[in-house]
Amino acid sequence: MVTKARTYTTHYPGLIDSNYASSLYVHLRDSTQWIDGIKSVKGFTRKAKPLSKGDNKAVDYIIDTVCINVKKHCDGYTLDGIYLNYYRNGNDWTPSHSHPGQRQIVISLGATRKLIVGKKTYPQANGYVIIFGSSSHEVPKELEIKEGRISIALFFTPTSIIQQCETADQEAIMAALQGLGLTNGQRVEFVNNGSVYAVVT
Ligand SMILES: O=C(O)CCC(=O)C(=O)O
Repeated sequence: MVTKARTYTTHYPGLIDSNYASSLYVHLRDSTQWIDGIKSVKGFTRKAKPLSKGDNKAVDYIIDTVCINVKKHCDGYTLDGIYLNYYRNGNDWTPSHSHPGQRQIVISLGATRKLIVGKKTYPQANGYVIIFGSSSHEVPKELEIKEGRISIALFFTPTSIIQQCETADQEAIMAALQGLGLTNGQRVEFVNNGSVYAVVT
């Protein structure tokens, strides 16, 4: 049996110690060489900084810590993008957009801002973490907010199907799935010891 799996939005309030999150916020705010983030048709949105793993020790550390805590969301996925968003106050924002085919983990530092994912609004406070798939999402302006917020957005894609095969049974299932049109980049997770179910994402 083959079923399609999807990334369900999962919210982890207070996953990171708030004192640690506050000091990381100040550190990143003051030490990052911010550039202007992606512009919208309405103009400037927010400050930003694209990073790769290895560029910033503090960011690497928080990514590893979060991935240990939400291991099931990271296993089988490859981190292939890190994007820091810096909202200096409630006038900075992120317009609605989506990242098809990716799983996103967003770590929030500093002021609480609303993050709208699909039709639901999540308050993203200092130290909160959220995971979602390719749903549209946005951070609306909140003009009354005077403090800053940094989000660390992590973009994951499913690890190559080849790396998922560990036994002859699994390889046989993979061959059958490839015959049905499965391609590299799709993720297959074997359940029940590889003999009964394969979950394809
Ligand atoms: O700041 C956030 O919570 C969301 C950031 C975001 O949408 C993105 O980087 O794709």
